[in-house]
Amino acid sequence: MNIKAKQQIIELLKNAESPLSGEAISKHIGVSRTMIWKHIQSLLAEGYEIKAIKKKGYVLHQISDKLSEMKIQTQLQTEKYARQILVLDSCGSTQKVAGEVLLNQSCDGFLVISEEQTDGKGRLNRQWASTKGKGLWMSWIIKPAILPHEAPPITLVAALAVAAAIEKVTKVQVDIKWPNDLLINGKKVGGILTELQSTPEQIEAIIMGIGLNVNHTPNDFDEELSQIATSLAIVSEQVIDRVYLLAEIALELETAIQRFEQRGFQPFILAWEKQSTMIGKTVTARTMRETIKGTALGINEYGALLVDTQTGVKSLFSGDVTLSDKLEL
Ligand code: BTX
Repeated sequence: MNIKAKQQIIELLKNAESPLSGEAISKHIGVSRTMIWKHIQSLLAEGYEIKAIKKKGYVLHQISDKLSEMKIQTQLQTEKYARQILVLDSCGSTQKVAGEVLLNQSCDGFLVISEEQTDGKGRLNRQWASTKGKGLWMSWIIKPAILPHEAPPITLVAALAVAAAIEKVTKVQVDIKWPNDLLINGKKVGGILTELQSTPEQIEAIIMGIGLNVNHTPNDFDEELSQIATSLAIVSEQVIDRVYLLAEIALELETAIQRFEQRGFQPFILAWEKQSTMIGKTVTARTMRETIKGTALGINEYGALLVDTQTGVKSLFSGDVTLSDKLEL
């Protein structure tokens, strides 16, 4: 459906001082009255509260907070990212949907976003709580021009980009916990799940899942999660415009990943180390093979965390790391 026409209808209704008839709207934007009716039905489905007053016309009661392609497209400043987009009301996991999209078409920067996930995934098949209408639950299809062995630090690059967008929108400082968590005041506000589709020679695509708790109130988390999770609305004490935040994330992500493709991870190391309060602290790291304790020294150009242990400096390529005196997040 014509996004521009729908935007024009919303603008007209927003600025109207009295109800606007279908005929008046149709004259203004130059489409038929039948089309206006269809556009209004589509806007209603997107959650806009538009009332039809008999013999007078349409009135806009409330701008919806629901995500829609139209709203997202209006705010985007990117070249490619989110220019192709699938907005869902509900799904199991956007990662899975993005995998299916990838089978049919292959486009760099394609975004799948859902109001709710009924089976959201974290790493190692953990669950990711994805409450309806409260967060940004999204998967990006990324096709970087890099070799498979160069891919791992892309999660860290994305974390930096998302942190920058959050800081711009909320003015609240974000702490990145290696490798994929976004924390505020020691609680988890978001996570990143990177899945690689690749042959040994070539990356077919990266499906980058990003989950962000945005407008949750404390009651939106169950008892267990409320100990370890928070939302941007809770920490910034304001309701966040999810579409604005999404548009900023899209821009930061596109810029950062382009830079990563051109110059590798090296230019991000210092910024990453500055953004992570873990550096210099005593940490406990659990990998598939072992649990180690030591001081987090920094990260290297492959995105590995360097930990100074009693038996020397170890490079961690995957695993879960916690500050030794903190709750497991
Ligand atoms: P992770 O494995 O690092 O974190 C998962 C852990 O985080 C869970 O075991 C739980 O303790 C905690 N947790 C679960 N839900 C939340 C939440 N909403 N807020 C804070 N903590 C939580 C992190 O994995 C990667 C998450 C990626 C999620 C996105 S959402 C869009 C995409 N689709 C999908 O299925 N996953 C990704």
